[in-house]
Amino acid sequence: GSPTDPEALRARAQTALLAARERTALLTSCVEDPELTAQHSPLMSPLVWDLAHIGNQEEQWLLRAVGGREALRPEIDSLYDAFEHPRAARPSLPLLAPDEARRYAADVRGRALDVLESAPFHGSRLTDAGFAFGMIAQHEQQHDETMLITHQLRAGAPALTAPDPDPAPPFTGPSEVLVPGGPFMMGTSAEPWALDNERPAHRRLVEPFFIDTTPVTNAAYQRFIDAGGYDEPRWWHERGWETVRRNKLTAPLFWRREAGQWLRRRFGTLEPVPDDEPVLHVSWYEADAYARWAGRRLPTEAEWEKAARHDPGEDRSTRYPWGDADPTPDRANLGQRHLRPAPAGSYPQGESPLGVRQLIGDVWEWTASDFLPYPGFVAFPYREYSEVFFGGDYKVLRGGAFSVDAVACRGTFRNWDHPVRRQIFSGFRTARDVTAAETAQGLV
Ligand code: AVJ
Ligand code: FE
Repeated sequence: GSPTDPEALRARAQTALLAARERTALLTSCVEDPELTAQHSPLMSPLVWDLAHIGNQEEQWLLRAVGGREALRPEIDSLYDAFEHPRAARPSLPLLAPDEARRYAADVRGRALDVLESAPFHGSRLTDAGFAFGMIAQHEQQHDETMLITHQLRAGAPALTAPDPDPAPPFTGPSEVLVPGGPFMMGTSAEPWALDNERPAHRRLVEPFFIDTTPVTNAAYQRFIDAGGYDEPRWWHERGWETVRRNKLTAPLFWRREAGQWLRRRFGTLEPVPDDEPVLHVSWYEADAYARWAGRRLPTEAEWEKAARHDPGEDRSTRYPWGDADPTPDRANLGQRHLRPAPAGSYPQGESPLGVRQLIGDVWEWTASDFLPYPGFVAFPYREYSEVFFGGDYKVLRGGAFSVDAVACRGTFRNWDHPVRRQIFSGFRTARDVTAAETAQGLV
């Protein structure tokens, strides 16, 4: 059936919930229980908080809101309310112990699958089962990504393994691509599981611009470091320069220099920084400084989405760069299948009609844009998902990373974080305006 056919959507929801739980189980069983209750970084919750929070959100939305069921454990709601307790304070809360949290999440899941079987499953209204089950599968996968960040920050022996992406021949295509100017449809009103901030679809005018064909690589970023990028205030946003000075930053997070070589710690293993991989664990300030040093800039969110979704041949916006079909392993590096980005230039099958690569998967890409609502935005199903963040100190990231599942990644998907953050799986690509000379020569 079509992606909005009720029975097809019901089946998709079940598959997505099961896949999310498999990942959650792995991330919370590959270390001993004491590591689940420990705080590995003040930026993160203890893993056992994420586990019970996943169950609690599922209980609130699928059992109570959709299923009309009584609360199973109303007394724990406030413990797992992300707005009541900052992450740094969560380890000292009277949280469910690992075994209790597992039982609670499993109990909720059993009941949610009963609701899934019997609920009327029409996808039209955003508070209906047709949306809520997709939202909860995405929510769990988002926390699986959060837990992967905690694993990356954790000290000690490796707990997770995954095969590496296939090696790729050095990318020899053009370094940048011209995206013609003109209007395109940004956002979506059709995608059944698109979250509130991705809606509604609306026309957006974008001037012609050039965008990097691939994300910026470690080798390119090292040239910025070698050129003294971290010593030169002129490349940095004022608050970015402040954090460079205060924290004595000299490189992306998890990098260290030993015997003249850059090494990085990745999920408990120290390894040489690979030249051809997209740079990872940079803040918005670092991405912005690199772009300025390179004589370029970050793309706006609208530019990024036009590069990722606009099909100039058909003059319409597609779901993904390659068209409307769901992601597959030959198109994008998603879903923690690998625990690192693939080399820049990988996934030719995933390229956009204009030839831009790796827009989906590998690394989240910082954009120049603040997180703001689209015209016609309506908050659902709760204001705290997006609305309370609009206008705050947040920059938008696009495209997803190896760390996030396809269910929580689309051409329209919007992520956001504070511009100083770099524990997230963040990289970037750069863009530039068309020059007057190029316009005069009729190149665009
Ligand atoms: C969209 C990744 C910014 O983790 O804060 C999880 C996702 N919202 N639970 C976050 C989310 C509620 C959100 N981000
Ligand atoms: Fe959450």
